[in-house]
Amino acid sequence: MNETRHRVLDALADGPVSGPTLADELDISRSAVWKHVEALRDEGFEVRSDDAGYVLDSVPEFGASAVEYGLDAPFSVEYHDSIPSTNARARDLAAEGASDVVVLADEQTGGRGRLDRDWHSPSGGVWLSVLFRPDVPMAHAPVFTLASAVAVTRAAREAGVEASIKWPNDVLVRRGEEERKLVGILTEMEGEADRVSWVVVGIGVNANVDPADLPDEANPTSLSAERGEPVDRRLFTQRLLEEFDSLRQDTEQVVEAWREYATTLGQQVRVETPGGPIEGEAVDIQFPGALVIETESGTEVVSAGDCEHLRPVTE
Ligand code: BT5
Repeated sequence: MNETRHRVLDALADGPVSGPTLADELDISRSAVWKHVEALRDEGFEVRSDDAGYVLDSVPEFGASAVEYGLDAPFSVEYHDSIPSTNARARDLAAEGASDVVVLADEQTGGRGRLDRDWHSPSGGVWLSVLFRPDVPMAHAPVFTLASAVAVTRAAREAGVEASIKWPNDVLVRRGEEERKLVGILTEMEGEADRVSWVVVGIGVNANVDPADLPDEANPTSLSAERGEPVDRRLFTQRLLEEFDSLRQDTEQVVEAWREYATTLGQQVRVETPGGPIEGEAVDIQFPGALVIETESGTEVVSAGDCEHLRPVTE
């Protein structure tokens, strides 16, 4: 959303305000005011005109301006009703030199997981990618995956869903022994060893989605299924982005926050690594994101791999 449209929206929110007053305040023509108001109406903002002037009656449920409106983080939002993959789009924007952009979609038709797996993204989800350019070495980039897991966990908990984090990149809801996948995260990046050029953090949240429409084998769940009613996707997305923005600027606090929400620590795990499987008890996480595992033959520090929580052996 451009700067003037932001200011029109802010003025309407404090309204009623007349067209001529707005034109004076923003130093634009009356017809420019009218065009901005029409554009906001096209995006779903309900703007009433009465004797006292324009009044903002309601904000749309989702969309670029809806998420930017009242957002306390310096991201601009590009919204798509449907797109193949927000990560692919964010990578294109990275190649064009953009930064601090969030690509957001209601539906993805070619969503991707890790290792080229499919990510099902029906309408009603929060499918988004954050493109930014942190000033850190490449080796530190995994901390942003942890940061996004913490951010989405906090936003989910505020929405009343007891989410927790499974190393390295899943956010899930536990019910007894059962774990249901709520969120997937896919981080991509480019740069030289000593400096990251860009990072794209792709976050897929099953928000207002029926788990029956998602692949069974993943044991999926959604915010709406856990809550028993739909979540306000606009507020949820804003909280997620605000948390992520504060964590990315203070990566020291990320590992500590991650420990607080982790379900992996203290569990028996099996991690598939390029060098073969590693089994043992997950005892800690280390900056920027490695898992520390006590195995029968000693301590292993694993930086990447698919992780399975093993059921404790009962005698
Ligand atoms: C992930 O991969 O969990 C990362 C998913 C990242 C998706 C976001 S959405 C926005 C952005 N744009 C993209 O194109 N991607 C990112 P992985 O750990 O590999 O898990 C993939 C597996 O999860 C699949 O093989 C399925 O079994 C399962 N799965 C697929 N869709 C799911 C869903 N909506 N909910 C739960 N599980 C799902």
